[in-house]
Amino acid sequence: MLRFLNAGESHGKGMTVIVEGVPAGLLLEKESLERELERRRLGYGRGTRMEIERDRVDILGGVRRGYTLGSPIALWVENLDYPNWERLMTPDLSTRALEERVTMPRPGHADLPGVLKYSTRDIRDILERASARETAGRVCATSVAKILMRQFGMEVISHVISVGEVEASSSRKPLPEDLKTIDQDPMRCLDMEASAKMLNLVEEARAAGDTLGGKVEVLAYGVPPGLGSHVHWDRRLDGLLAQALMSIQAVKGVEIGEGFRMASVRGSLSVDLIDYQEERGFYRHSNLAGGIEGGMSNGEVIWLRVAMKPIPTMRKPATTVDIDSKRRVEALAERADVCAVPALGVIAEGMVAWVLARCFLEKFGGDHLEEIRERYLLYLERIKNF
Ligand code: EPS
Repeated sequence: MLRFLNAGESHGKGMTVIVEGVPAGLLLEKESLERELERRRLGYGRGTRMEIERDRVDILGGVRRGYTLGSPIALWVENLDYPNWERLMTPDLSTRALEERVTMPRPGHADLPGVLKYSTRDIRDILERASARETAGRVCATSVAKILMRQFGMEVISHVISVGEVEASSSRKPLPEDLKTIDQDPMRCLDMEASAKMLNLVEEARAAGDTLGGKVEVLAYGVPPGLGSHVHWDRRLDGLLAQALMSIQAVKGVEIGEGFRMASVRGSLSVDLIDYQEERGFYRHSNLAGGIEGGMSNGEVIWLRVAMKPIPTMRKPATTVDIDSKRRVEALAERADVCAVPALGVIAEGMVAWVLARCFLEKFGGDHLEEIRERYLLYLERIKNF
């Protein structure tokens, strides 16, 4: 089974990632992982931390002379900011000065539930791992899935569709060839006019010491019918995707296809009518279901939307209660991003690719890439002659 683990604190030494279940024979170069990490760091609205980090990847295991061996892949990304935090973050035993503790929990973060659950009186014990720095590790792991899926003609892309109250026009869904244009835009938005407005909004929020959320749309092209399954709740593709996307820091909503709009229309207007043509096979008149029916991919483009709340760390902080004195105080105002919605798109692409790769390997899995390719081609042939 394809799985990954990652470890590391935001201001610790770095991120360790182990990816297991990747077949042998896949070309995996650190540069291709670094390209994805670079995409994650871009986007207007990030804080000054992004000027410090370079996110270089060391492949420590599982790859030999460019190709995967089928053994666990071990990856390492160093935090260049660590020397500035070493005294606070060292793993070595040291005394913790009382005044060095963080005691003002930020509402909206893991701070308060975390200290209660893990019995610590220093919020830093919680916030360091809750931080979205962890997504650097995730993007490493999920990039491996992207590279694998590309071998079978699948491509996952994303774009920003709203920031704060500014919405991009929804005139067309981007194609894989639009990704370059999207990535060149500072907001990763296809609608240039909306992008300029989003940029201004970020500036306004920054000046006011405030933050912004927004939405991204993720599209997966080239996905065959039959990934996921209707037979059991924890094998349904829509459920797996929603869980993976909801696990991204600050994400509060996931919509598959026209999920929310469909709740208010009649059944007759909510189905994607089935048709057939000799040369095309089965196809649909629309794709309201987002390419998933009965917990399985149906061969149409998979598309979904992900909503991120504004980052709760604000330069103009919210009020809170000190966990020691129980007095009302201002919450911790650590350095943070004003808006991370462009980065969310890159992380969400990765999570979608990861889930698809897992379901793909579950159906067609083998120990070597070519073994999987044989199985996949047989399946495609069978569907064509159905
Ligand atoms: C984050 C806060 C900021 C972000 C960070 C996530 O970091 P810092 O506290 O060091 O300024 O820049 O994101 C990353 C470091 C990253 O690589 O994405 C948070 O609290 O979630």
